[in-house]
Amino acid sequence: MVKLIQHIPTNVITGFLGVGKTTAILQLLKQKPSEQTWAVLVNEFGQIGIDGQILEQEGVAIKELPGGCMCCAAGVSVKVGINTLLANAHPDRLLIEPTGIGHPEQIIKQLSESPFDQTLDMRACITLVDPRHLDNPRYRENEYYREQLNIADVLVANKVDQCTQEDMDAFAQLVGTRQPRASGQVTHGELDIAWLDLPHARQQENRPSWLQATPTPELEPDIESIRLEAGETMRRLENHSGEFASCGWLFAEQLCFDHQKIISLFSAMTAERIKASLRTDQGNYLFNSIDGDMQASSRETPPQNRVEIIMQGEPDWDKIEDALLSCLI
Ligand SMILES: Nc1nc2c(ncn2[C@@H]2O[C@H](COP(=O)(O)OP(=O)(O)OP(=O)(O)O)[C@@H](O)[C@H]2O)c(=O)[nH]1
Ligand SMILES: [Mg+2]
Repeated sequence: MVKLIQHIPTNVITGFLGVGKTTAILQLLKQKPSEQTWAVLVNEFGQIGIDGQILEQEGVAIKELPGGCMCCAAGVSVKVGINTLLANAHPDRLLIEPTGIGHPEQIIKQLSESPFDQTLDMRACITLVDPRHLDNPRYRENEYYREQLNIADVLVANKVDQCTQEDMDAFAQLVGTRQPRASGQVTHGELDIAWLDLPHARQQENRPSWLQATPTPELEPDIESIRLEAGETMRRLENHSGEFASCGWLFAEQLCFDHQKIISLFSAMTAERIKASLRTDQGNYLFNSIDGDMQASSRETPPQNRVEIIMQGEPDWDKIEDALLSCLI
């Protein structure tokens, strides 16, 4: 019998690099009704995905789409990625985290059109903002950032623990101007699960008639997550788009890094974003840095020894690689 996949409630959770999208998805997963299966599609700018590892847990199907904005990447990999995820997991809900430097408007448009209009039911797009950035021209004038604000059905201030009263006043003003369906002020991505079922603006105005059932998309080959070949100790993959460049390194599992040296290296680096999941002499750690704000959190699950760095301009990746290698024990 053909199993039908149709009208899967789908939300895009967007926001700029490091604003807290993955943290928010983790919080939503904690609130997931236990009888439901959810799927998460994580799209990263870098070639070496890290968020997928962070989100991995029981009852949740994860698919990573690394290597740049999913609307600009080859459409076929997006189609294959989503179809495979749906066909394998039969989820009750799909959450999508696009890269913070991508085009969410275009992504939502693609997902609202054929062939996805038959399988996905686009619900509210939730945009996270860090109120500390609202007055910063570097953000205000950024095309990705502006698009994220434009498509918000729900506008949420995250990291309010780091904000001043002026930052929060600026957020209140933004909400007043934009008039989203809902808004909130949270820390650590503590989103209200009820926001997920608010409608997406575009669809409410022009709701398609997709009442007929459609067959499950054919199961196409899975997108392999990047792995080292036997005997390989390191692989480096770069990506470049517009003003942003990224470089990711995958190191062999048995390699171990000096925790203190890694902290010093990442803290001294001027990068848009640094993410690393590493085995260190002090245990398995996730390192997270945005605008020089470094956080290191220990993890039980074995890391895959990955580093992903996003910078502006044309960084000297060889030099950074030497510095990373000098942190090996
Ligand atoms: N102080 C503080 N830190 C937070 C909060 N929310 C998230 N973070 C931290 O911010 C960092 C980035 O969070 P992520 O959830 O990875 O952000 P993201 O938007 O998914 O990042 P990208 O996928 O790289 O764009 C992590 O170190 C989080 O622990 C918050 O409310 N307050
Ligand atoms: Mg993320």
